[in-house]
Amino acid sequence: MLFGRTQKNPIKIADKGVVEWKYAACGYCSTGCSIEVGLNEAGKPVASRGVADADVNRGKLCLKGIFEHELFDSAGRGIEPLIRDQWHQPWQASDWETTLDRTHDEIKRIQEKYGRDSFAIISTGQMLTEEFYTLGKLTRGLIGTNNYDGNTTLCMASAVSGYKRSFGSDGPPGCYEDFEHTDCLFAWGSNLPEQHPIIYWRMKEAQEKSGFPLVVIDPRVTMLAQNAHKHLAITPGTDVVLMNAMMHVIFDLGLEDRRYIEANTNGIAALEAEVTHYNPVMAAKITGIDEDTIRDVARLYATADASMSIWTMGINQSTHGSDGVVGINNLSLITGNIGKPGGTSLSITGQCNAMGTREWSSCSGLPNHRYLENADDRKEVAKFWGVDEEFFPKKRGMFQTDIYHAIETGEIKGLWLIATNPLSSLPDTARVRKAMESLEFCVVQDCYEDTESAQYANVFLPAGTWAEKEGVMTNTERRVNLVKPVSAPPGQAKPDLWIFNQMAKRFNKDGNVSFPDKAADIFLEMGQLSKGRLADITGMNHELIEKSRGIQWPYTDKQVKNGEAPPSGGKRLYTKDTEFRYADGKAKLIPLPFIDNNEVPDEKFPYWLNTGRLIEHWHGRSKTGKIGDNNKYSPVPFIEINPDAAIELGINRGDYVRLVSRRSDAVVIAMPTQRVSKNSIFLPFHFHDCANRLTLGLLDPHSRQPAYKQSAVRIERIADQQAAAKLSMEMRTF
Ligand SMILES: Nc1nc2c(c(=O)[nH]1)N[C@H]1C(S)=C(S)[C@@H](COP(=O)(O)OP(=O)(O)OC[C@H]3O[C@@H](n4cnc5c(=O)[nH]c(N)nc54)[C@H](O)[C@@H]3O)O[C@H]1N2
Ligand SMILES: Nc1nc2c(c(=O)[nH]1)N[C@H]1C(S)=C(S)[C@@H](COP(=O)(O)OP(=O)(O)OC[C@H]3O[C@@H](n4cnc5c(=O)[nH]c(N)nc54)[C@H](O)[C@@H]3O)O[C@H]1N2
Ligand code: SF4
Ligand SMILES: [Mo]
Repeated sequence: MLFGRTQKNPIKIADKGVVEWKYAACGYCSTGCSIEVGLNEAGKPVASRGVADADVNRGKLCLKGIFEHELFDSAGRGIEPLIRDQWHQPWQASDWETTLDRTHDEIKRIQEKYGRDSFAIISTGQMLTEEFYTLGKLTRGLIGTNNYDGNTTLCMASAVSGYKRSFGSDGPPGCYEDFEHTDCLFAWGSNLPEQHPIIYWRMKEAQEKSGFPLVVIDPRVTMLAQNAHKHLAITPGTDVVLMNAMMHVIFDLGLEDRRYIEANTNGIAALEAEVTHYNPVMAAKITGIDEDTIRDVARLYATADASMSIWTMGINQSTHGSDGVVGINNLSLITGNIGKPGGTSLSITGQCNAMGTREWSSCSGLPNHRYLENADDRKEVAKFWGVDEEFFPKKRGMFQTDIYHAIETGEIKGLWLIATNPLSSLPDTARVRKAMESLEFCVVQDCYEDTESAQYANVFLPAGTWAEKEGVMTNTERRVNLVKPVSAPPGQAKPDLWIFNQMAKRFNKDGNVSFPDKAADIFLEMGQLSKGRLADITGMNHELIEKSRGIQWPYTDKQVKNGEAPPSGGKRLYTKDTEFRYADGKAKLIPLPFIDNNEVPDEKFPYWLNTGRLIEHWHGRSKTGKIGDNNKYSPVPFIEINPDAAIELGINRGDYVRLVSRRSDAVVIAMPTQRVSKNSIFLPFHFHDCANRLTLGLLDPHSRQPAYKQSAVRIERIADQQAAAKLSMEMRTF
């Protein structure tokens, strides 16, 4: 194919020899793009392209999706089960029977010796929903530990907790189409162009048509902030104060929607009383945003016909994470901006299937937003699965972050890690390392065998990933989409579903509980459990989902009978026809007193350390670190540092510097840029043994999510640059 200059040096697009395209939903972020993977004549995946008639991405893909087919034969994949007695011994190649038996026997041994809850299971937001559901059934119904959680505690826990507190249930009420109807958009701590590039593109297309104002609240000049009408470079960790001050102004000017408040909410008096303490003058001192700007944005938000808020980790990863979400919901509720086109409070999710785990994994309770605390829920699920209802605990167990603290104190002795890598992703690596060393038994189930956490395992179970498996995932806007197998897992690696089913056989000796093999059948079983619930999926099946390129829940069998086509699946929650999920159908307005409990810069550690992401990389780079086209953009750890700060410290562009926090240190390259203020630095957390050596990660009291974005560090110039380069190279395993 020829483009542009046909006469001279024409640009040629290499013909990859694709003979067949296979359908999948992208396995990286929660945007939920539909992808087709191209196979050549030998059946090898050689290309990826966006699906044109998929409503989410309309033919587009970002930098990660476009190279996703390169995952299948990337370096470091686990290809055989591995075993060893002690974590510090060399691995021995093994087989599935031996490793699964050993895992079963160790779980039993530890539970018999120390109690059922002394063995913990930590899962992820990156498997398929049928896998989550099966793991939940195995854990809650057969293994019976209550210390079962997911890495979503590091990610979406504050959003979940905030939605539950405000609306009585988890479940984001909005959708991407809301960008097309909104008259005003607030983005709180969300860097959409890099972390959700295709949602950004949808937002931008809508904005170019209607011209709605965009307000970005972020301490850093992100790519999204560059595009904003107003950028509020807030003092880290103080968003709740800004929210309270905005409500103060709204009530002061009488801009609230009294009719909506009376009809749909409880708690207005206490909220009004609390926000009287947050006038814009005092809020300006705490947030660093001047009082007139606070008044302006409050008026802008409250007077627009439809106002929308989105947020991501700048809000969730804070000691006020859950309160920040409730604050955003409060703003929506007092102005009647919920459940209407363009008026919503939409949490932008993180991992590809963080929503699926929230709905179906039973991590924090039982399937489809059921609670262990609720006797009817326990009874219903026990009967459906064929297990004794008394086997279920009566309240939820520990969150992931608390599980690690319980490993430190010796309360937890064994651990099964599934598709998560805490040694790279939990705060304060030195503490995590010590905890991992103290375990009596650890099993790691991952598609890569070279992860940091696998160093501490006694058993390694090699898993398939993404389109080596079949099943569904739910995206940010509650859209359930299908992944179909494009390639087989490498070597002896197996889909996670197969691994759970094999493990279930070992715990399910009398065969009382059924564990179907096929994802499509499991999906139908889940459908039965969803009937009449908020996340009702009774109208869906795998075939229809693929045909529709994803369907938003709820989509019920009643809608199918009425002849409503899938796009009429649940665009929005809490519309005029649906009530909030508290018993009286009303939402709660909750006062949010602010207590400043962060680690803040001081004389010894004078810089804010802000950690986050880059477009080309995914978390600990177990995937993108191996894909040359992604890795080449940023192969080494670096910080963004303000040029004035660099001059004061005698640091040049490209110099190695040493960052020191109260926990530990890390060596990185300095990249001066005006994106960050003079007293703060930004450090992407993708690199091996780096950002989380430094972070403190204080926990939110409601969600137990760590404050990854607020720690204090000092920056040291390194005299011997060659030695620093060598050290930095040595610290890079890949
Ligand atoms: N390329 C890529 N995309 C991803 C991921 C990835 O690893 N790589 N991961 C996915 C996952 S799991 C997640 S959770 C999302 C995360 O998506 P985002 O949350 O958008 O990404 P982050 O870079 O973690 O943080 C967002 C912003 O929060 C800001 N921030 C820091 N402190 C504060 C504060 O106190 N207040 C406010 N208002 N803002 C603050 C930071 O400056 C940063 O710009 O991305 C998803 N998409
Ligand atoms: N400093 C700092 N730390 C952070 C954050 C931050 O902003 N700053 N963000 C936090 C957030 S939001 C998140 S979500 C976490 C992410 O933290 P982690 O969950 O630890 O991150 P990943 O590197 O994505 O780990 C996923 C693991 O699962 C494996 N995997 C992928 N697909 C599959 C599969 O299908 N099956 C199996 N069995 N394995 C698979 C991958 O190889 C990888 O090892 O990090 C958190 N940590
Ligand atoms: S925006 Fe997210 S879902 Fe879409 S291609 Fe990129 S990583 Fe995949
Ligand atoms: Mo996340």
